[in-house]
Amino acid sequence: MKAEVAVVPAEPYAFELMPDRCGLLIIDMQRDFLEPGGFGEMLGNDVSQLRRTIEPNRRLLQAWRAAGLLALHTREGHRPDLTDLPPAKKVRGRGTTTIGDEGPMGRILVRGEAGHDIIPELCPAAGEPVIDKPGKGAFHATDLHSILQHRSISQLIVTGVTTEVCVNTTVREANDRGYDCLVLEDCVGSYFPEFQEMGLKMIKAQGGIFGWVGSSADVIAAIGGG
Ligand code: C5J
Repeated sequence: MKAEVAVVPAEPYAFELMPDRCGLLIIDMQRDFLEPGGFGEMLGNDVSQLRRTIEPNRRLLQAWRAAGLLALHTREGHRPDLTDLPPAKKVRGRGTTTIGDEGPMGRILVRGEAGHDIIPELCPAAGEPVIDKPGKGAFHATDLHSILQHRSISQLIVTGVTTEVCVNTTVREANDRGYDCLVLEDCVGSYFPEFQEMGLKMIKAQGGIFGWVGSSADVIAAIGGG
């Protein structure tokens, strides 16, 4: 049976959304990255640049759930014994406080710690897969691809943080695995405005070399929400 298609305005051209074949993938909306007093802010970052994405994500997730569609969430983090933490990742940046150390919201990027949790505004609902990922990309060392394949998902709407790091890495991984990705400008964020701009430009450049860029309002309208 042919899947139903809804045309969503996007760049570099309209995205043909097939809601039953599409997963909403929300990347790393974790307390340590987004909340005042978290690890991100401790490093000197302006968390307001990420917090502006919370409300659009919340509205989108609400509409997505109301339409009965599949939402998935990711969290970047490591086992408490850090056996899945590459030594190179641990020392990168030469920080005095790094992954696994005690931070303002528990041990930094360690599963089970408060800072590793998804922010309450976007708390996963029962039945929504949560992908715990040790890398920047959501496909690396996870079962995300299997979960999507089992549900015949071939498209992803990608939101979350940060645009140039985990969002971009995941979109590139997804693209190489054959998924069509639509990234929503108002639902992705970077601590650095110039990386936000370039991170999105890189996705839609060259005829959509990694995917499409659109907005949450257009997706909500396409699925009959709003
Ligand atoms: C993410 C990071 N989620 N910036 N992590 O982008 O280290």
